[in-house]
Amino acid sequence: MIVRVAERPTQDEATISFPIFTEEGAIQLIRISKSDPDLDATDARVINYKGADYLTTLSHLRLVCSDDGIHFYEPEGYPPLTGIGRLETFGIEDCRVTQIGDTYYLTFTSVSDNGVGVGLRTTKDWKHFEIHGMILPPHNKDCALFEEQINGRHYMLHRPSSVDIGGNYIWLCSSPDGIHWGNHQCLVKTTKGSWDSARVGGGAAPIKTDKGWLAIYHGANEKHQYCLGAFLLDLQDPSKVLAKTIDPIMMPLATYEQAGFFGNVVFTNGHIVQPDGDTVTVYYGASDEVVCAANFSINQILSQLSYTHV
Ligand code: MAN
Repeated sequence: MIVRVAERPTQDEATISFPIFTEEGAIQLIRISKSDPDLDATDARVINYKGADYLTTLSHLRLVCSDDGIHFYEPEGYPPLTGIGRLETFGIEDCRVTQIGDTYYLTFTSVSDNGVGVGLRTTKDWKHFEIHGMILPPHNKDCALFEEQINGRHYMLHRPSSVDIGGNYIWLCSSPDGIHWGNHQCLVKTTKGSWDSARVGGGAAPIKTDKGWLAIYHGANEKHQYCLGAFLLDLQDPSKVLAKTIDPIMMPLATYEQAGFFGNVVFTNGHIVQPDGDTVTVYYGASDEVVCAANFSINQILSQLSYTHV
């Protein structure tokens, strides 16, 4: 499993401090007095200082291993993945991993003062990585590649954000070669007055079932409560949304899901389908603080989908 590790120095009463990378890869510490009138620190995750946005933590990615999917350890000799260059000075986050053949495709959020976009690195051995740069420019995140081609084309989910008309919606695009992406289509939008009224974004690669591609996604409301839902895409033409959950399949209920660095959040980037073909272990971040796992039945999720509310 690849986890996002978000770091900052131990905080004191009077100041906010956080690291960023310079373009050359050195760590620079920024310290701002909490009483500074130019500081807006209403969100635990992101602040505005003198008109510029910063993240309050610097994230990198780490490989952890497990024999049973529950007890994880950090293997030796595998380098952590950190932000590189001018498009990743505020770090890299929220990686989805897709295996195609013997290659792992890592799509993740690249953050800098230039904006938030989607980066791609590939590896065969988790020790050597090919850096493909930013494949979707700002503002975009929550990108997951499908694990197989459909009629000769690669597909991926992504989540651009439109500032004026539109919103934070889940999109699909396709590619003949896995490098050049186009034919963007909007799949799933936010629903007014619902648990996913403010933003939606895809989780890990959709799961192939005999009913269609099952995607597990996150949605948040105006109060920043993040829950999980699901939708189903046509097997032959994944731009067709066949069905969608109305109510969430998971919401923050446990204490560690309701309180933490940024409380009331369950948010997933990864899962594994167990050998029985029905159980899916969903790995998720709770309150932007801990990583958890929960088992779902694929058939149970499918039975909760509405074919009329799409
Ligand atoms: C949002 C949250 C943060 C994340 C930034 C940049 O504010 O998802 O956790 O660091 O976006 O991606």
